[in-house]
Amino acid sequence: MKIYFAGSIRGGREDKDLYLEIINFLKNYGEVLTEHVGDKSLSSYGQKSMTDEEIYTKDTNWIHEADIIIAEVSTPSLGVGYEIAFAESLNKRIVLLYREAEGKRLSAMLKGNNKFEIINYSNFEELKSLLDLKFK
Ligand code: 6IA
Repeated sequence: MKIYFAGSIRGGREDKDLYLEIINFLKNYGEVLTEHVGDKSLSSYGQKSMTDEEIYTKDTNWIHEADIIIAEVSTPSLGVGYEIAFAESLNKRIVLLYREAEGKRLSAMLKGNNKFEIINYSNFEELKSLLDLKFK
């Protein structure tokens, strides 16, 4: 299974450590195409050696190639939202991971789309068991 993992970059890197843990855990189920999303040295400026056009082309090609898109959507990100809609237009399976927090709600544009499989969780331990239930 080829997994496209999406997580915020320029939207904010507050959850980057969590992304890395999720990516490492997802390797139990298949090949993760997008390991850079968990790169701790990658700041919200979000650019190392690639131009934005190169990033866009590479990522949209990977979404074409992926069997499943798994997006961590707790930190709102325009790029992640775009990737989800792009993947939906290609009829990909889409799983969204949302960490519940007081005073925050997931966008209705995601929550209201019944094609998306949404996993609500409160910590990484819980997320691991919910992912196991889904994929094992
Ligand atoms: O709007 P955002 O930057 O938060 O969008 C985040 C999403 O866009 C992620 O799920 C990524 O798949 C994609 N994305 C954004 N910036 C990059 C990027 N920057 N590289 C690859 N995908 C990106 C440079 C990374 C560097 C290691 C070469």
